[in-house]
Amino acid sequence: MLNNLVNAIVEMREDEACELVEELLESGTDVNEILSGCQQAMGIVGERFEIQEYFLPELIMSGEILKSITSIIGPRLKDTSAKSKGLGVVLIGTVAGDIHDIGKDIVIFMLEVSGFKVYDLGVDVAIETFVDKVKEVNPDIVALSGLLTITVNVMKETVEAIAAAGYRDKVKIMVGGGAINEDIKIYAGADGYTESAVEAVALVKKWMGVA
Ligand code: B12
Repeated sequence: MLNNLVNAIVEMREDEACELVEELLESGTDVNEILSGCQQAMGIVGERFEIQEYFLPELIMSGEILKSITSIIGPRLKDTSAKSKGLGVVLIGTVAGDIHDIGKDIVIFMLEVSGFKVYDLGVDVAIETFVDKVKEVNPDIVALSGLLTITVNVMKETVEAIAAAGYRDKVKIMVGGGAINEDIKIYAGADGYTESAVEAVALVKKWMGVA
């Protein structure tokens, strides 16, 4: 059924994709498996976009489908999340110049479900906005999301601005999103990188000593 979901997303069959997600949830499939199927499907959409088999409308449509899917999954996860709260504070946003937010939003709901307080700055977040919010909410962790290659330098500058404001040793900084890897983490001067939302939660828990 998971393969059918991947195909339904890739072929832009939104209703079918949403029905399959409902069925997978009903049959007890792990949410993480469903999300990793979604990520796989979006990877295929991206590849088709690169070889010009798909164009901007398909990118937009696939984004809409993923939003619909996460709106089905999110509330169900949140229903079961009441037990743990206040494990730490995470400040997150998609860095300046980038408006991709599907992956970021998945990271957010996975963190919230796991008991973390999350401040979401949204997309295309200016460097100074990150710095101002760090000063305001004093987070344990700053999480920077980016899917465009050009965001790599913005991430580095954001980390540098947080350091220049005197907060570098007060927060852990994690980076992630399609354009990011371990080398970029080092280049940007961040403390951590993960490939998925599930791993992001595991890393945050490790940093907060609640693993
Ligand atoms: C949907 C989509 C869009 C939608 C976004 C809708 C939305 N609300 O987000 C729209 C249509 C708006 C869009 C626009 C563009 N896009 Co686009 N888009 C995609 C696509 C197909 C899927 C992205 C996605 O949602 N993936 C699924 C999620 C679940 O995965 P994810 O984001 O990677 O997130 C997971 C992990 O990375 C991780 N994670 C995410 N954030 C964080 C943060 C932290 C801290 C951590 C630890 C982990 C973490 O957890 C998530 C869940 O596991 C990708 C292809 C791809 N392979 O990803 C292209 C892609 C990212 N887009 C691309 C491009 C080129 C563009 C445009 C420039 C197109 C254009 N000509 O206008 C614009 C850019 C606009 C801008 N300024 O940002 C390129 C980027 C190439 C590059 N390397 O720079 C890609 C890779 C497509 C391609 N192969 O060419 N896009």
